Amino acid sequence: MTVPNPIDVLVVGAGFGGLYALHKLRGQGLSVRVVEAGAGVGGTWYWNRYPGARCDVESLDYSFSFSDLQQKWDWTERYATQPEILRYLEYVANRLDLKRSITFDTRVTAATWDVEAARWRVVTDTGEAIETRYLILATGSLSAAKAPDIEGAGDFGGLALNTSSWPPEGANVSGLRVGVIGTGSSAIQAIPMLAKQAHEVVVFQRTAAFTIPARNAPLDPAHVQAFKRRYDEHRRITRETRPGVIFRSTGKAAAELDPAAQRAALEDQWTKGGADFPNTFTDMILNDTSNAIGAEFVREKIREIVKDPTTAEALTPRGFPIASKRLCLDTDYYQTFNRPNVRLVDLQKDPIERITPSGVRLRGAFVELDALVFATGFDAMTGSMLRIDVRGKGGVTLREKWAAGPLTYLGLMVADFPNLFIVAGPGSPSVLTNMVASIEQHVEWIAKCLETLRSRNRTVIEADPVAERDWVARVNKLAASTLFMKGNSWYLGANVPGKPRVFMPYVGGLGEYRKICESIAEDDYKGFVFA
Ligand code: NA7
Repeated sequence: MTVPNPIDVLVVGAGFGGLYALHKLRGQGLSVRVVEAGAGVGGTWYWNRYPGARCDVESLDYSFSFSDLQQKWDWTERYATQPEILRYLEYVANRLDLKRSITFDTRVTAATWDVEAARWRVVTDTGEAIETRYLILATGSLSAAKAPDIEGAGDFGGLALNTSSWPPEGANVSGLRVGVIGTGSSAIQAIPMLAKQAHEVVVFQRTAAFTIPARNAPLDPAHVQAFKRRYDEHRRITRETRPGVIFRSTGKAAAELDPAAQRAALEDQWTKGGADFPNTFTDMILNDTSNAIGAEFVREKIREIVKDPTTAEALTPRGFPIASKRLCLDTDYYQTFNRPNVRLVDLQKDPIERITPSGVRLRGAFVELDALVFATGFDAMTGSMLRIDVRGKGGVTLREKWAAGPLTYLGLMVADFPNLFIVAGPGSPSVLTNMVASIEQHVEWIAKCLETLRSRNRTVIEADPVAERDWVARVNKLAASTLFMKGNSWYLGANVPGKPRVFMPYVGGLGEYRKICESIAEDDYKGFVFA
């Protein structure tokens, strides 16, 4: 393959965002290249191969809506497993002939804006220099693993594993004593699977999480065929919704329902399973009382399921609103603690002092282990971008610019960083929505923007600092009106020591956000400067 250098567009990352950007922009006649750190496509879904890894958005929604892909591909489960999503993205890449434009096993390490040439000068860890007119960071929201901030984390002498970089060939934990640090979504999915294989699983929990049964099940092929007949209509509706999916809700605030009706609605959500639980009442993430009703319902379920009262109590989340930290979906998580080979260590009572070559030393005990799984999360939303040395106008680095929290206009561009686009980054609805729906909206907006530049004979676009300031203020103001501010979540950067506490996603929802982006484009790209 001959690749021109300079190129029109360099995309960083070959997950959902990067693949669609490549397809869409190549279709517009631009020379596009993708650089990807993994050895294959998939992004988040390439790396997160831990047992039990599964999407928490239903497969029929968590998939591309463009082209005829949705008619050709057959999902087999309500919530797709990581291997199935990876097979799907492989299929997409092959069908759209994308791989010829992707350089794998290569990490972008630096990108510097050259004002004279009006181009980005990009450097990779293989020593390659690429000049590109436009740079698109499709680096993912949950792709930069957080370094485990525990003393001796690197000292463990047994089988050390991280959920976010699980060995592709798998890890055999049969007969092993396995420790798991963390009880976020990754751990909650992995623990029931590990418990079936391991001799013993010891779960080290710092904060109990709220989790709802996924009620995953095989998809009935007849249902899928019927769904496909009205797929376009379904997509049209979901694009206008807040979360980018059609959700179950009573459509009422909790106070509009009597206690029996509230209970029946929550019971219905629990029985049907899935991520709609916080939508049961329209005000569950806005009103403390409404939220407390939902939270107490889950606490009761934990007490019902978990047989040992001390373990049940330790597993009961308290001190933050339900869904203020990302709600988890599980398959038999609480039930797993009834197994004789699983036990919970409550780090609130007995904190970790350090990790040693043979296990975990707590303040009051030592836990000997053969394998240790770190499920300690990500430097979410900004980490993957800040690991690249991005330098804009006047040499200002993105790290400096975002020292007090990420600043973007619409989550799409950053003032002083011309021709740099972000896919589903901070300031956009992204992680609060069906990511694929958000990604499609972003890529399509960027594609139209580049088309407009070309039609106007312009080559440079930049966010205006005032528009950026106003957008950030709007994002913050909206978030401040919700209960999201009350949880120490990765949405707020609260999980990474030293990270500024700023609520990063736009809470207004995908439908509203789409309208805003479209009206700005129609209003002659108000808040953007063309050069
Ligand atoms: P999360 O949700 O950030 O969970 C990380 C977990 O690791 C969480 O329980 C943390 O406890 C725990 N943790 C982190 N650092 C430590 C230390 N030092 N000691 C003990 N425990 C620790 O990451 P996931 O990978 O599970 O999920 C990320 C997203 O992926 C998820 O939200 C879905 O969107 C998919 P803490 O709560 O900080 O006390």
